[in-house]
Amino acid sequence: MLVLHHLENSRSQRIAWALEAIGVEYEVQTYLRTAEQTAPESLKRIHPLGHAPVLQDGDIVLAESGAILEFLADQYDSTRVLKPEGKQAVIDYRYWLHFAEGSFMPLLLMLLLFRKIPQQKMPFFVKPIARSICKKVEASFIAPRLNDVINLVEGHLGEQKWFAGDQCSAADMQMSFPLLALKEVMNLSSYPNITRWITMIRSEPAYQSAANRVGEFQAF
Ligand SMILES: N[C@@H](CCC(=O)N[C@@H](CS)C(=O)NCC(=O)O)C(=O)O
Repeated sequence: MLVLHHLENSRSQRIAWALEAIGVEYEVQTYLRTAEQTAPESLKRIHPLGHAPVLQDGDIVLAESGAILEFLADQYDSTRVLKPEGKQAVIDYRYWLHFAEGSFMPLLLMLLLFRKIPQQKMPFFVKPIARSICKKVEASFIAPRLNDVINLVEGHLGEQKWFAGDQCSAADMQMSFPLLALKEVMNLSSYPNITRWITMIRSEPAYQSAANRVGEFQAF
């Protein structure tokens, strides 16, 4: 049976959504985050990087959510709910599958880290300096790039209902994590297309089954 190694409140929620959508049986091994919000060492026994998600299929052990989604699409998706059909839809599917981790998540992680740094323990006289440097990095480097990313996504979802093709696909599953994480750190009321899409994915039956089984993303 397929085993999903799931770290609480993490990207592995995407994989649970995909597994529910294709309707295969799977087992969930849940790992709790440490006090520092990292994955526990025990996840390194499954994959050397110790990151989630990891999918185990017999002796195949696969990390990277995009690679796992493609594996499921190739090997288990007999009714083709993960990968759309049609030339443009497949181009979009690949693009957003890579975009989520390649262009979106690094900026979001940087934003979270640079907001966290000034909250760390440090001598009181260092704190204002740390705060000022972090604000400068956020304003000059992270925010303009993140705005470009958000505007690109908003524009795309203004032109089409789903990320790739005319129905929900693995591209939506992959994009769900950065967009749900973004919603936790930013007011999205001026992005009606992203807001509509978030409401739409939350009403997907497979999304809801996955949320019931492994939980939904919440801010740290
Ligand atoms: N690009 C990888 C990222 C994997 C990743 O960083 N996962 C996070 C959970 S969302 C993790 O395991 N973090 C724990 C840690 O860094 O200790 C993917 O898409 O699967």
